[in-house]
Amino acid sequence: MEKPTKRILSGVQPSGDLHLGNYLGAIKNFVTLQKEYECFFCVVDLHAITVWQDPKVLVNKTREVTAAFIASGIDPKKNNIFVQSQVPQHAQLAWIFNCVARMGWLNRMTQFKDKAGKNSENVSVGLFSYPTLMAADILIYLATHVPVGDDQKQHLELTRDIAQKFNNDFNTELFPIPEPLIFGEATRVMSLRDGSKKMSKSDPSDYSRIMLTDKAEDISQKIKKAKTDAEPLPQNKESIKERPEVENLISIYASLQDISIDQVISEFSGKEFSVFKKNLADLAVSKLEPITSEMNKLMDDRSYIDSILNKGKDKAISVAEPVLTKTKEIIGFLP
Ligand code: AQP
Repeated sequence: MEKPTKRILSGVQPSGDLHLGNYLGAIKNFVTLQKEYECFFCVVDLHAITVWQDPKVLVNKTREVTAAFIASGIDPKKNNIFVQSQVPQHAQLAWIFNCVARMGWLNRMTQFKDKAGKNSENVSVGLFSYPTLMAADILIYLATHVPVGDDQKQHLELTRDIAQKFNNDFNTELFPIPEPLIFGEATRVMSLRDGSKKMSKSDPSDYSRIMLTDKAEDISQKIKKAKTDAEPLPQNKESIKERPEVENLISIYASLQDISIDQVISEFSGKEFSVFKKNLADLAVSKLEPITSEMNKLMDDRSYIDSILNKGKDKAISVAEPVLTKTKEIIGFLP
């Protein structure tokens, strides 16, 4: 079997409205990486159902994430865009990895602890075993690199542990040990209401996040209301460490404008937040509005989106099936 050297897999859940964190932490980087890598971009609906999803909303959000990929600049002719549940090999390999991963490894996952909170007896088993499915998503394509936001770093380390253990247990070199690609000035975009919490689809407050479906006036309003403090903008990078909300807004500006945090500080240091927020709102609107309007156009053409996903599914299966067959042979399953 041919072993790729520069193959990417990454996924986005259709579990709500995509936000600026998904865009700056993941999708914007996908657009850059498509020039250099063979890419598999997946709408991970099996992950989405680890918490309750309304079926009618889920099917719509699955197409909407696809539209967001394309509207952000991912070329559907060059890259493979597909839906996770349409490629059954993911779930089959995930079961095998459930038998490779150790309970102790999964017990250490902070995302599960955050999401389950005090309700851990009542959340789904899928939420707990989510990282083994993520490992399968990546390794079924023998992907070598995985672009993600900083919040997924721990899950990716677990993927590496699973690949390593499988290879050791069965004395094989089938699975690569994939490298994370976490880059840009906004690898962890925080809530606009609380700088200690990441921006997230499931935050109950709409004012905590900017969504790719937001209108220009909503974006401006949310930035205007974003939490800051009474001081003006800082003089240097060191002094923002104690001011998480300020650091967050500066990082967002830097990432949207493709400049460094130092450059943003030198442009705005000493200025009032009202001035900075006005500039940030204008910048966010100018970058996001074209994406939103393209997404809306694409969402009106369902058959185009479905044709992209069908093509992506066929290609994904053609790569995933031989890897699954080889895995089964290594384990000792009958063909
Ligand atoms: N706040 C963030 N900052 C930077 N990157 C982020 N990502 C998510 N939130 C941020 C990155 O976006 C990609 C897709 O994420 P996902 O949709 O698969 O799941 P998630 O990380 O669980 O996203 P949410 O929005 O926070 O959903 P909920 O509220 O359901 O938990 C990933 O690469 C992720 O790192």
